[in-house]
Amino acid sequence: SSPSYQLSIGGMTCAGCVNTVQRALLSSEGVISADVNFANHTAQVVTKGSPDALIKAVDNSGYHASLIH
Ligand code: 9UX
Repeated sequence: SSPSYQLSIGGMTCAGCVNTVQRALLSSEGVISADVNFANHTAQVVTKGSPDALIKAVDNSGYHASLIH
């Protein structure tokens, strides 16, 4: 199976932002699944691509991501 990464997501000010962040992650190269949690300000992402690509995709959509582990 592909590796899973947990991201901290900054800038989600209402629950609708979850959809925007999820679309950004799913559009990133190699992403298989993306679950975004508004309450925890996190995302769990399974991808064949690099975690750096995930961070760039989120940042380019107007939010801020950092890798937790
Ligand atoms: Mo809520 Mo997020 O109105 O882009 S959807 S702040």
